Formats: sequence, structure tokens, C-alpha cells
Amino acid sequence: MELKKKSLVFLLLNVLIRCIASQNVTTFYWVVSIDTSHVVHIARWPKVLSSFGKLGHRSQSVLHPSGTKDILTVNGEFPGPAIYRHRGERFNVNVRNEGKYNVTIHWHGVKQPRNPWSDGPNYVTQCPIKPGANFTYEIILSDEEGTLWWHAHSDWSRATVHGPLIILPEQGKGYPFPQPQNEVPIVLASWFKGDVMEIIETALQNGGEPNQSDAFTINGQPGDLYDCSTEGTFKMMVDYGKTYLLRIINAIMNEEMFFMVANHSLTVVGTDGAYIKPINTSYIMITPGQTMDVLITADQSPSYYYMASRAYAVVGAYDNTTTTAIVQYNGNYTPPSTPPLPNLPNYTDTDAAANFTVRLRSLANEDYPVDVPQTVDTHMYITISMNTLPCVNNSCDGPDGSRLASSLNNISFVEPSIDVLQAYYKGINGVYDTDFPNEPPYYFNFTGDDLPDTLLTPERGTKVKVLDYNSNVEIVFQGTNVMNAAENHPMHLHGYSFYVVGNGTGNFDNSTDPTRYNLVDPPEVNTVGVPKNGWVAIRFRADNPGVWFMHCHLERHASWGMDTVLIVKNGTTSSTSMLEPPSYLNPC
Ligand SMILES: *[C@@H]1O[C@H](CO)[C@@H](O)[C@H](O)[C@H]1NC(C)=O
Ligand SMILES: *[C@@H]1O[C@H](CO)[C@@H](O)[C@H](O)[C@H]1NC(C)=O
Ligand SMILES: *[C@@H]1O[C@H](CO)[C@@H](O)[C@H](O)[C@H]1NC(C)=O
Ligand SMILES: *[C@@H]1O[C@H](CO)[C@@H](O)[C@H](O)[C@H]1NC(C)=O
Ligand SMILES: *[C@@H]1O[C@H](CO)[C@@H](O)[C@H](O)[C@H]1NC(C)=O
Ligand SMILES: *[C@@H]1O[C@H](CO)[C@@H](O)[C@H](O)[C@H]1NC(C)=O
Ligand SMILES: *[C@@H]1O[C@H](CO)[C@@H](O)[C@H](O)[C@H]1NC(C)=O
Ligand SMILES: *[C@@H]1O[C@H](CO)[C@@H](O)[C@H](O)[C@H]1NC(C)=O
Ligand SMILES: *[C@@H]1O[C@H](CO)[C@@H](O)[C@H](O)[C@H]1NC(C)=O
Ligand SMILES: *[C@@H]1O[C@H](CO)[C@@H](O)[C@H](O)[C@H]1NC(C)=O
Ligand SMILES: *[C@@H]1O[C@H](CO)[C@@H](O)[C@H](O)[C@H]1NC(C)=O
Ligand SMILES: *[C@H]1O[C@@H](CO)[C@H](O)[C@@H](O)[C@@H]1NC(C)=O
Ligand SMILES: [Cu+2]
Repeated sequence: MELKKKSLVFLLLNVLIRCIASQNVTTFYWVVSIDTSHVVHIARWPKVLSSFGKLGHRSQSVLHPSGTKDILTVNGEFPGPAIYRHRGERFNVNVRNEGKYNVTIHWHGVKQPRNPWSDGPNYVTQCPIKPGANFTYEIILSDEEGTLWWHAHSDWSRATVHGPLIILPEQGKGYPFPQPQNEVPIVLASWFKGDVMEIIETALQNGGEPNQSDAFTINGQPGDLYDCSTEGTFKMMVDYGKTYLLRIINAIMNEEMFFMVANHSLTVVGTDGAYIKPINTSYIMITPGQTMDVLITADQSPSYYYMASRAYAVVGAYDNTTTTAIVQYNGNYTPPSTPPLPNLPNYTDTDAAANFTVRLRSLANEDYPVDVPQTVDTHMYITISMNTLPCVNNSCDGPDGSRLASSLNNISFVEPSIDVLQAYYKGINGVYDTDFPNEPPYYFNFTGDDLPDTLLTPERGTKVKVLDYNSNVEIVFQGTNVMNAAENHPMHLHGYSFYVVGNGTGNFDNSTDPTRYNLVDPPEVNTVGVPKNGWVAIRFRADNPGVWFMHCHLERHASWGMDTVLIVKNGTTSSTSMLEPPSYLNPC
């Protein structure tokens, strides 16, 4: 019965997709290129979305007087162009690479039903677009609604190659909250004085930590708290008494962030392209890869107020600077000499991070239903660790001359030289192994202090997990304190969103913890912060056949191997199988 209903839905969806495909599909033409002697740019987002019918983007750039360098951009913009679409639409983006590095683009949070070909991660679903080449991504939206984003998924180029992907309700439909006066994307990003590609290359060569960023930015600008950067600070104009929708995207490379607006409270209404039960809060904690839709009412005395963001980070060195923008009321008043700054939680305040995160619940009403798997076919228990690999003559820059690494279930992912998708589709042997383990190779007190050195060294390999079509999958991610390096890891899954059904501190207990799961209205997300020395349990139905990357969204961890791939097999019919590849694929 259940199965029958499901395949009917699939059939309908399939017809719908074909039907949409036969109409004209908008294609955006993008050029990835090096912007020389750049600049921190200011992007002015569309001021008023007069109706839902308005698509595309408008933005202007003005040069900033300080700090010029070369950066990789899309169409010369940083952050990159914002795409506005309606729920369920389909569009194409032709990306031509005029830069000097290989590049790919990922549509973060878009499920791409049956279409891994356009998902983007380098050597997982495609070989890169080489300089001079191009690729047309076919983006298929389904039930995503709210804020998502797009970013490069090759090396560290996503530092500057990223932008908003905003999915409005269907034509003629509204939000599940009063229509805001205006909507403003707030893109948080990292700014490195050095060349990001050189930074990660050097770090991987020498085995040590990559350089930290030198600033964070809001919509391309670091803000007033950095030297000589006042000129371009992003300003959001508001009218007293009106409510605004902030579409916040954490595009930062290596830090989770607290975000606040001075003297104003926030109401979080959505995350990762799905609505939630509204949360009133003074601050949010947002990890790289996550997005949050936040309402703010201009209900304070007309003036200037800072919005500000800084790291939530608990280990090692991190960028401890604070980025700001200004909420500025329209009207006649004397501007303050300095706007009030919000009192952000301390960098290491794990309680503050957890207190916010555990409040997330799906909206889960008649109009926005959830479909949480109540039973499980495949259980996976995955440990997340920082590690080291031995280095010849102990000559590397990691601890005791070792090379830094990281792993999932003690497997440190190795990027293949032919993409996994192509190898799977064409049956090319020797590119990957299908033995990614369902549980850690050994059990110990994962969150214990001073764990033995014998736990330091992971196995290296390109190991994937193969899942049956339509199976219900539960993954429990277990944070570990190997190397005394426990921290919050934002785990991201491509091709799906998933329900976060449980969370806790310490070691997951498979007899008692599942009894406390929320199977009624858990949040539906594509990225979840696995708490420091804690765990989260996620569930999803494997109903999207394809090859899907799963990884930590802290960029240095992903570079060190905190990644794996889920292959979801075809169903029994062509409409439950992967789509055919596009006519042109970039060669390896
Ligand atoms: C598709 O585009 C072509 C050329 O721009 C136009 O002639 C045609 O009418 C369009 N078809 C539809 C269904 O919009
Ligand atoms: C993309 O590359 C092909 C050759 O591979 C070329 O024929 C085509 O004109 C290019 N398209 C764009 C938009 O650059
Ligand atoms: C990384 O930081 C070191 C020390 O500050 C500096 O010497 C080096 O040039 C930086 N590397 C890059 C690629 O910016
Ligand atoms: C902002 O809040 C602080 C205390 O939280 C208060 O001292 C200050 O007067 C407020 N500023 C304005 C402009 O309302
Ligand atoms: C930020 O980090 C630097 C070292 O990188 C340190 O000197 C400084 O005291 C730190 N500032 C704060 C506010 O923690
Ligand atoms: C944040 O840390 C500082 C210095 O460690 C401390 O003085 C302050 O009380 C802390 N604030 C909060 C809210 O815990
Ligand atoms: C977190 O929540 C607990 C319980 O509600 C509260 O006692 C604590 O003060 C909160 N901590 C922070 C940093 O908000
Ligand atoms: C996290 O766990 C707490 C305690 O069981 C629960 O109340 C909360 O709903 C959970 N939240 C998430 C997002 O998992
Ligand atoms: C694991 O280690 C933590 C930290 O030392 C400790 O609090 C906890 O009791 C240990 N758990 C077990 C089961 O030994
Ligand atoms: C719980 O985990 C243990 C390993 O610690 C395993 O042997 C057992 O099968 C698991 N039980 C369930 C119900 O998954
Ligand atoms: C760019 O991609 C091609 C094709 O996979 C590969 O052969 C080449 O080594 C890559 N170049 C760099 C610098 O990674
Ligand atoms: C789905 O699976 C892949 C990988 O095994 C095959 O290459 C495809 O041919 C198959 N698609 C269909 C429609 O069966
Ligand atoms: Cu991580």
C-alpha cells in the first residue's frame, strides 16, 4: 500500500518533470574568472521584491578603497549572483571557466531528484570544468522552499565563488508567516589576505594547519571593526514598525558562527529550505552549510544598530574577529556616533550553541507536512575524528612531525581521479570500494579525555556505502575526542534533506537514546552540527537514486578526509532510476 502510493507520487513527479522540461527552461550564463586587483565589493541586493513574479538578480558593485587582491568570482561579483526561483521550478546554469583553476559548482540543499549529474562535487559526481571549458548544470527544484545557496565544490574556491539561491513559494502562494516588507540576503563569508588555493595547497603539502582567514564578511564587506573598512559596510535600510526577512547563509570556510542584531530580537522561521516552528531568540548559531530565514521587526527607536557575527569555536586556532553590518532606520534623527554592538555569546560557549540548536522543530502542519521514517532498514553509526598520518622522518607540520588528517568511521576519504558517478554508471572498476563500514572498527569511550595514540591513524581509501532504493536509513553521527580535538562538525548530505530525530552529549546509547527520539516534528535539514563530544541521529528515506557526497562542511576537515559517498541504487522502474547523463560531460 505504502509502496504503491509512493510510486504513484514518483510517476506524477516524473510526468511533471518531463512536462516542465518540454517548455523553455531559463538558462543563466555564468563566467568564473579572476577578478584582478580586487577589492572587497559591496553588493546591493534587490531592495523591494514587489511581487513573487520577479526573478533573476540585480546587484551593483562599488570598489572599496582598501585591500585589493585577485579573487575568483562568478560574473565579477562577490558574493556571487543571487538566483530567485519559485518552488518546484527547473533552470539551467551554463558555467564557463575563464579562471586558472579547475572548478565545479554545487547547488547546496537542492535534492536534484534522480539527477546527480548536476550536483557538482569534484571527482564525486563530475570531473572538473577545466580552464577554458564549460558545463551546463540542470537544476531541478522539488519541495525545497526558503533559502539555499550555491558554491564551488573544488579545492577551496568556494571561499569567493558562492551566492544565494532563494526559493520563493509557488506562484500565487505566500509564506506561512505574514508577508515581510522586504527580504535581505545576509551572506557570511571568510576573507583571506593570501591566495586561498595556495593556502590549502601549502597546508596539504606540509601536513599542517592551513592559514586562518583574516576577516569575516557580511555581503562582501568586513564592516567597521576592521582597519580601514568603514567605507563599504553593508547597510540594511528599514522603516520603523515594519518586519523584514533576513535570509542568512553561512558560506564561511572553517568557523561556525553566532549572529545577532543589537537591541532587536530575532524570529527564526526556516532553515535549509524548510519551514520550522518559529523560534524567538536574541542570537542564532549557524554552521557553514546552513541557512536560516529570520524575521526582524524594526521596533526600536530610529537609529543605527549593528548586526554582528563571530565564531563559535572550541579548539585550536580560529579567526576570532567580528564582522558587522548596519541596520539603519529611515527618517530624520541624529545618527549615533557609534551604533550599539550586540553582546554576542563567547567564542567557546557550547551551552549557548546547544541551547539554540535543540529548539529547532519542523513546522509540520497540514500545509507543510513531514514524512519521518518511523522504522529503519539500514542503521549506520559513524564516528567523526581528527587524526594524524605518519610522515617520512616526522618532517611534516602536524603534531610530532605528523600529517593532519580526519576521518569517518576511521576511513580518511581519498579523492579518486575519475568521478565516482561516472565509474558507477559505466561500471568502471578500481575507482572506489563499496565497503564503507556501518559502524566504527573499534568501540572505546569516544568522548573520553586523553585517548590513546593507537587511535590516531586512520585507514585511507575511497569507500562508499551502497543503499537500497526506498530503504529507510538512520545514521547516528558520533563526535569523538581523538587528539583532544573534539568540536562541533557540520555534517552535510547531498541529494537529500534529512530529519534530525535525536541528539545528546557523550556516547550514543543504542538501547536508551532511541526511546527519546522526536519522530513527530524533527527539523528537516541538509546540514547538522554534531555537537562537541556528542551525537545526533538522522533519518531519511533513500528515494533519490544517485551518487551523493556526505561530508563535514568545515573546509579543512573535508580536505583532510572527513567525507564519504552514499550510492543509492535505482528502483525497479525507469521513473525510479537515475536520469540519463547530459549530452556533454567534462572529461577527466
Ligand atoms: C520557447 O522559446 C522560443 C524562442 O525564444 C519561442 O519561440 C517559443 O515560443 C518558446 N516556447 C514556449 C513554450 O515558451
Ligand atoms: C561550451 O563548450 C563547447 C565546446 O565544448 C562550445 O561549443 C560552446 O560554445 C561552449 N559554450 C559556452 C556558453 O561557452
Ligand atoms: C600563511 O601565513 C604565513 C604566516 O603568517 C605567511 O607567511 C604565508 O605567506 C601565508 N600563506 C599564504 C598563502 O597566504
Ligand atoms: C540598546 O540596548 C542597550 C542595552 O541592552 C541599551 O543600553 C541601549 O540604550 C539600547 N540602545 C538603543 C538605541 O535603544
Ligand atoms: C584573537 O587571536 C589572537 C591570536 O590569533 C590573539 O592574540 C587575540 O588575543 C585574540 N583575541 C580575542 C578577543 O580572543
Ligand atoms: C566571556 O568570557 C569573558 C572572558 O573569558 C568573561 O569575562 C565573560 O564573563 C564571558 N561572558 C559570558 C556571557 O559568559
Ligand atoms: C542554556 O539553557 C540552560 C537551561 O535552560 C540555562 O540554564 C543556561 O543559562 C543557558 N545557557 C546559555 C549560555 O544560554
Ligand atoms: C535534541 O534533544 C533534546 C533532548 O532530548 C530534544 O528536546 C530536542 O528536541 C532535540 N533537538 C533536535 C534538533 O534534535
Ligand atoms: C568517557 O569519558 C568522559 C570524559 O572523561 C567521562 O566523563 C565519561 O564518564 C566516560 N564514559 C564512560 C562510559 O566511561
Ligand atoms: C548496539 O550496539 C552494539 C555495539 O555496541 C551492538 O552489538 C548491538 O547490536 C547494537 N544494538 C542495536 C539494537 O542496534
Ligand atoms: C584539472 O582537472 C583535470 C581533469 O580531471 C586534471 O587532469 C588536472 O590534474 C586538474 N588540475 C589541477 C591543477 O588539479
Ligand atoms: C541505474 O543504475 C545505473 C548504475 O548501475 C545504471 O548505469 C543505469 O543504467 C540504471 N538506470 C536504469 C534506468 O536502469
Ligand atoms: Cu568537521
